[in-house]
Amino acid sequence: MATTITITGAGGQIGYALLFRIAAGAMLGPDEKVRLRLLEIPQGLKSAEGAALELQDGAFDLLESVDVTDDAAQGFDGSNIALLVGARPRGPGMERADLLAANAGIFGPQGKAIAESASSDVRVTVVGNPANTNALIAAASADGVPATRFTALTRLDENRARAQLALALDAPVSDIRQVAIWGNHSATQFPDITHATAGGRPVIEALAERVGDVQAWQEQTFIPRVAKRGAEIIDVRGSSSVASAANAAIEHTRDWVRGTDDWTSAGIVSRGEYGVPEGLVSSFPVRSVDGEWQVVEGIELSDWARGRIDTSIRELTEERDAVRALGML
Ligand code: NAX
Repeated sequence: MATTITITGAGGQIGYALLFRIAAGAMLGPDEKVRLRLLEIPQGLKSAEGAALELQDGAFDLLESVDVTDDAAQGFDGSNIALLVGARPRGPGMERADLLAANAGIFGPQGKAIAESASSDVRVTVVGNPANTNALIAAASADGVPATRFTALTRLDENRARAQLALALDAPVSDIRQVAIWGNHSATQFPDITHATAGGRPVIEALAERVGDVQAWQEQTFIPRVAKRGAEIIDVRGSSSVASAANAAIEHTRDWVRGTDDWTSAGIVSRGEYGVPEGLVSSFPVRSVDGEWQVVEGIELSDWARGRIDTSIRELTEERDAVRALGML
């Protein structure tokens, strides 16, 4: 048996960075065959077809088939894993409401198509921005599919946070554990290091020796750096994050399927945990157990942390309300 993986926006940048790693086994391991479905809009078909030709030329042992289509029913047919990457970017002069509406027009129908044609075990990860609200719309449109099957990618934010801590502490990134991303995949997100460890030692304690006032460092250096890293990459590279985003999507899916021992972060549909209104797609510290994301329970939040999380949740609530006001939810 092979796993069927649908990638929307497969003709785009992140799609190109995803396809070859998935075909090489980076997501599901060296023993799992994969069937790739590349779903595009008509303008993106040529690029996806080109990628499909190159996938052939890769002669990957694990790659059973590649199909390119602009038909959602076909694209999601039998899909076990769906990476929703294609989205409408913000154009010049576009208001936030226009952006939300344009994306609701994509993720609503895709959610519906997933409900109608994907496999009953489908797992969906939304990468395309605004990722959290797009995931909420897709979940709400997918009648009969449990909301737990819809997630938004915040693993890139977690990876960025871990990398910044590793740099600040001059420690290997593999030593940095239990960093949590809360809230929206946006500038309001809260990268939380309260319970993070570096080589088993509390990060806060280790940081105090290096940066002095850890609270000030978090507020003035660390949080803005992580939350605005996407803009920094655009500034330096001249184009948005691609390979790091693809890597995060692969790690998120791998952990969802295979499980984790430790914490990680994912945008999932809230069941009211930590006061996040039920139904919003928010990032939480999570573990993956038996193929399901579970919110890490019992984390103590300071007033400062609570305030940060509330700000991001307010933004998510506003995004949801704006989509509702447009009659698209
Ligand atoms: P590209 O513009 O290179 O590719 C997007 C592709 O999606 C295009 O080929 C386009 O034809 C296709 N597309 C558009 N609408 C579609 C639809 N309805 N169905 C199928 N395909 C469709 O963008 P890329 O750099 O690949 O980024 C993709 C998305 O990821 C963007 O929304 C971007 O903002 C988002 N990101 C999310 C990140 C995250 O951590 N959650 C980080 C990276 C990135 O910014």
